[in-house]
Amino acid sequence: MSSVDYSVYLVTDSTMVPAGSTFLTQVENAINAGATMVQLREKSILTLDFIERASKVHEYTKRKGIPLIINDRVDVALAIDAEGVHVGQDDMPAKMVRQLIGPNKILGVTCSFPEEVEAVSRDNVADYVGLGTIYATNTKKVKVPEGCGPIGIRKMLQVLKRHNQQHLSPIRCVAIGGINHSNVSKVMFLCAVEGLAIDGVAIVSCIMANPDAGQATRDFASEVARANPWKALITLGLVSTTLKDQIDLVKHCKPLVHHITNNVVKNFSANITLAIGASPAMSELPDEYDEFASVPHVSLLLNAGTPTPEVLSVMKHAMKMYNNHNKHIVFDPVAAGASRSRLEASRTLLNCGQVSVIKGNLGEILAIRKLTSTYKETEGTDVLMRGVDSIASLEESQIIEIGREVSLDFKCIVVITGVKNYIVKGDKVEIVDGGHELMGSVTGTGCSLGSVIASFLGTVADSNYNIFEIVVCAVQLYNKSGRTAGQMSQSPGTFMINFIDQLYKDTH
Ligand code: 3NM
Repeated sequence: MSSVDYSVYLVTDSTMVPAGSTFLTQVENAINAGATMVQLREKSILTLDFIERASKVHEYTKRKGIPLIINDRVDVALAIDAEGVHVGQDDMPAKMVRQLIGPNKILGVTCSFPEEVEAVSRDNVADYVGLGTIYATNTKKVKVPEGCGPIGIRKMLQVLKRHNQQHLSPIRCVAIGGINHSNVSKVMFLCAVEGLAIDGVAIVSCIMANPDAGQATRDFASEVARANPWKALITLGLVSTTLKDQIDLVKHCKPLVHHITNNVVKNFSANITLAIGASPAMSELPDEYDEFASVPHVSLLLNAGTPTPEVLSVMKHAMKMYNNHNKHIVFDPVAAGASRSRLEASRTLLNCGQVSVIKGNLGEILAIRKLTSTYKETEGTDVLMRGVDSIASLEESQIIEIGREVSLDFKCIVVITGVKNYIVKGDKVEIVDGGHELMGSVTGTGCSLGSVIASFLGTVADSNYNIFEIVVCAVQLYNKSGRTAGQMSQSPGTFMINFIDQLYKDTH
């Protein structure tokens, strides 16, 4: 069964066929336009009608040489000699289905949690798993209405990866739930761990409810096949950079740095951004984000410092816009470990889009690490997070490994700030000396490093540049100016002024 193409997996629903079309027309058009497999899913239909419908759809799929899978009804699958059966967690157990359908048919199982993937892996009778719900959907009543996002899918992929490493025939996988033309490229890109990615996506409404199911399928298939532009954006380009280059570029491009940041640091962050020659905007007006994101030199800084439900939804919208325009996003998960709700806010944001940089202190990055697919509850990170002293006792190699894990899962650069700053992308690490102790006495001196990183990234107009080096330069500038300002200052107030002045002097 390894030759089965799971990439565009149409799951049918006869309740959403648009006026002017019929169920069979929708399905036939989708099959002819490039659906790579079909699951017939009928929840309230007479058996005879189900069999008639299945036989008809089977004619279409056989003509195209793609498999037809029957949802839940083993009897219908056997009656029409369909290529396979798909069952959910509340349906007939997979082992029983396998006994009934024999070894050669395709068997799929829906899984919503890693434990369910564990069970499928132990049973070892399924050919593929449907992983979901990834995003909210109106098509089915599901266990986790808001969806588990790519973060949840990656946790399940880790379980599957262990199975696939130990068995000759891998269990394949698709993501399902709320997937459509606008998010599928992101889903394909983000639902991957080292060594395993989803094989495709299962979709219902974006094809079945579309007045032109054929065109919708063609467009969808090309989105699935399209390389995600984010990959190019975060790939480290060959053009090397220096701090002097970056300072000149900021002066030349005057990038717009769109901050959605916390109430405490807005003024300070805007002043830091201005001091280095970039242009701050502190907008929480979603309607203008599409326009902002289309400016050639622009970046987005998301700072979760004083989160409210309203601001989170504004941030989600901003992420979509800046992702659509392939512009860099810097994410600062302020106090992500302070409460469960804060961590959930970070989960929501990181599930919704792609960020270029996650910047935080060690406590914050340790919290974000809980969202990675490789994190295990038993590792004792909670103990590490309890106090600054215990965090301080982490070895440098452990800090770097934590950065590496977060960076790999979120496909981004991780900046861990502190007495030393660690900039990590996969196996790449750079260590930059910290600033001055007076920085700890002025609010915003952590947050506005994000402004400087975002200012530098705002200059990047193409993917030739090595954005890792650009981020390193930003961290170097910030801390160097901080040290100089600190040496000239006796107290926090004067330090604050001296720091802004020093950043100005070091960049003009
Ligand atoms: N199963 P749409 S979600 C059939 O999570 C199905 O198990 C799901 O529909 C699961 O593509 C779902 O219209 C419906 O969002 C997906």
